[in-house]
Amino acid sequence: MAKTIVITGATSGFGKACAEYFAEQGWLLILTGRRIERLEELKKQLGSAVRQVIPLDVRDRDAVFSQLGGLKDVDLLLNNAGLALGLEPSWQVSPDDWDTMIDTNIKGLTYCTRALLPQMVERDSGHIINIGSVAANWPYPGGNVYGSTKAFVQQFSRNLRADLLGHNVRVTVIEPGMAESEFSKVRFKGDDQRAAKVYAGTEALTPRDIAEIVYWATARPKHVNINSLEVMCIDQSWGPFAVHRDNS
Ligand code: NDP
Ligand code: 8X3
Repeated sequence: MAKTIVITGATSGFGKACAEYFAEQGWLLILTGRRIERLEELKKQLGSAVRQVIPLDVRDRDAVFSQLGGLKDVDLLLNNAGLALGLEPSWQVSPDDWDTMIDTNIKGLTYCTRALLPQMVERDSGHIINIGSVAANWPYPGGNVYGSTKAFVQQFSRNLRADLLGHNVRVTVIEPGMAESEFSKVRFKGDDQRAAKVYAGTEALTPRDIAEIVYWATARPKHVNINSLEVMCIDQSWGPFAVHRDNS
């Protein structure tokens, strides 16, 4: 029997690439996101692989529980919906942007997990894959709340595993570095030129790269749990410690 994946944020980037890749592998898809027209386009594109499209804002707790809570036979929840807003230092950033990142990347992810986990525990089978970020592990200027939300995702993933010991439900966090999607366009609020500069002259990760990794993690034998996997493109690495030298 074909397996079913629920993807949050299927309308773009990693989520869309996962929809396409999992369809190629014979999975059934339940696709969610706020942009209904894009969900409908995907439904047309992927045909019978699409079990359902569900217009959904993951920040809306009641909607998440009513729309996802009743789903049955979900083998994999891909908690992918998320965003970064801005790169300003923490004393200049908009508190509204912080709220949006916390509400989406943290609270939305917990709602989706809580809504779908009971049917996995009941069936004693399932997998939750959370999309974290290298920003969870490595601080950078302007990463303030975004990186912290992804640190939450990492620790939440580990704590889920602790809760789930004794159940055949796997939990994985995948932590990508720079990948070209709509991520930077969203971060810079529609400034395409600034977004393009992030990837200029590099061969960044692609959404397809991430889709292949997500699939690989879930295609391991069911006794193998990939706890976490950090991935960067070859053109990205770490910098030296920053030292301020004009402090006299
Ligand atoms: P995109 O901007 O291309 O895609 C983001 C997706 O999230 C969209 O489908 C969007 O759908 C959805 N989304 C955003 N807010 C909400 C919401 N409130 N409710 C439901 N869906 C929402 O970016 P990526 O594909 O790159 O990002 C996917 C994930 O990967 C994010 O969690 C991001 O933090 C993470 N990530 C990205 C990296 C990168 O460099 N690109 C690196 C590391 C991690 P819609 O607007 O239709 O609701
Ligand atoms: C996205 C990667 O480096 O912009 O999570 O934070 S980064």
